[in-house]
Order: sequence, then C-alpha cells, then structure tokens
Amino acid sequence: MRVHQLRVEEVLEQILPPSTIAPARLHEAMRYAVLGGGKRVRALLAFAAGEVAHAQPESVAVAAAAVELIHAYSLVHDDLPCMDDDRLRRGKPACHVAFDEATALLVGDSLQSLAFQVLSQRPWACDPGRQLEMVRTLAAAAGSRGMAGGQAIDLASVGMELSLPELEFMHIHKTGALIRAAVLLGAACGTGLDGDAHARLDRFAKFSGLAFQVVDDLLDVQANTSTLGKTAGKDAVQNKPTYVSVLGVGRSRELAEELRSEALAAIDRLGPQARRLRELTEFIVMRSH
Ligand code: GRG
Repeated sequence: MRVHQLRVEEVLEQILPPSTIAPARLHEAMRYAVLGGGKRVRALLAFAAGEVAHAQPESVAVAAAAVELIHAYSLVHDDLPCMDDDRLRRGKPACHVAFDEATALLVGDSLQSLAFQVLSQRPWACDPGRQLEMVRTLAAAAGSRGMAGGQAIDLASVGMELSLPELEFMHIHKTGALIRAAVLLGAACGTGLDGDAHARLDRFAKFSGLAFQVVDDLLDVQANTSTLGKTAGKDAVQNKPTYVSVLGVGRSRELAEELRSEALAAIDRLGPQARRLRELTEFIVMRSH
C-alpha cells in the first residue's frame, strides 16, 4: 500500500504547478490542499482494481491522481462557510482559513480542471477510446448526477429526518460516486476484464462506498478531533441526518459489517488478484480516522 501511496504522491507533486510560478499564491494553495495529507483511499482503490485488470501501475497512478484531485477539490469547497463551514482539514487549517475564501474557491475550480487535463493528456492508457471513456466516467461521478448532486441533497437535508433509502441515495452520490469512479478507472487502465468481472467490481464499489460512509458517520461520534484531523461531532451540531442519527451506533456498526460482507462477496470470484481490494475493504471498515 505504501508503495502505491508514494507513487500517487509523486504524480501529484509533479502535476501540480510549482508555487514559484504565477499566480504563485493560488498554486501554493493548490499544493497545500492536495499534498502531504489524506489517506489516499481512492487512489489505493484504483491501484487495487488495476491489479484485477492487470494494469500497469504507472498508468493507474495517473488515473488515481485525477481522482484524488477531484476529491481534494470537494474537501476544499465542502469546508467553505457557505457549505459545511469547517476550519480544520487533514489535521491543519482548512484551505480558506490558511489562505482566504476566494482563493479556496479558485483552488477547487483549478483542481477540478487539472484532474481532467491530466486524464486527457497525451495517450497514457492502453487506447485513446478507453481514455475518453475514463474522462466521461470521472466527469459523471463529479457532477450533478454524482458527487456535486449528493452534496446538494446533503445541504438540503439539514434539520430533516431522512429514511434509510433516502440517506443511502444521498451517499451513493456524495461519497459513493467518486469511490466507484476510482475503482472503474483503475480497472479501465488494464485490459483483462470481461463483463462479469466489471459488474463484480462495480458492485464491490457500491458496497465499499457505502461502508466508507457508514464508518465516517460512526467516527464522527466516536473519534476525537485530533485523531480525525477534522472537527469531530459536527453532524449532530449541524443537525444532519446520518446513519448514526437514523439507526443508532449499534445498528450502524452492524450495517458497516453487512456492507463489508457484501463488498467481499462481490469480488469473491475474482481470485488472488483481488487481494488488495479485500485488504482495503478491511481498512475502510476498521479504520480509526
Ligand atoms: C463540494 C461538490 C462538493 C462536494 C463535497 C465529499 C464531499 C462532497 C464532502 C466531504 C464531507 C464528508 C466528510 C463526507 C464524508 C465522506 C468523506 C468524503 C470523507 C473524507 O474523505 P477521506 O476520509 O479524506 O478519504 P482524506 O482526507 O483521507 O482524503
């Protein structure tokens, strides 16, 4: 895992504009938001799915970096006062606190553009048609029918009571869409997947994405701010519907275990190449931050 984390860190370091070139402050803020923090779960999922499809790690690293850029943009915008209004991210001041709100807005915009620039650069995947498909997959995952749409539902849900299916719908979009894109992009960097394996990976991505969110909701009530690197206990303060508010802690933990089992069952037939996906599923469910 560490090797892949370092590999994606290296690609991110290279593709982010240096803070010595104009506009220096924007570039400095982009680097601040992306580098030296984050678990890189989405990148690791891309590498793990790439292994199932016999992809070259150098190719997967580019796709993984693009997904991490979109993720970093979403965190910068999510922390803004007009959204989740948080001052701490990845154990340090949020981007708009360390810089300013206007810069943070532009950081998010620029990271999103950079993700698609990277993904569409000179052919680096096995064929340009597949590369174009990856651009489409990531765009759909980030947009109004994916992550941004999920965020809109999240903002509109404050103070409301959601049913379990409504909560699931929100999270399949807000958190799940990008996790799914990470898995599909990693797999698309390789050549070895038939339709059945692709469907299995897609199913895996759905369950592991939901498990990720259930655990996130649990950590919000069970972990402390210094372990999380972001403000703990915010969901209740902001009166947000979460798995914990809908199901309670005990049932949410059970649900995380059920989702873990579903995710593992989905890739059961994928053999030893899916070993890292299994390890990541354990990490997602057992993580402490
Ligand atoms: C602003 C368009 C827009 C979208 C924001 C992803 C998101 C939507 C908001 C983040 C808020 C949040 C806490 C969501 C729960 C799950 C989640 C995405 C947690 C953060 O991801 P991690 O734990 O973060 O992978 P690191 O820092 O490790 O990369």
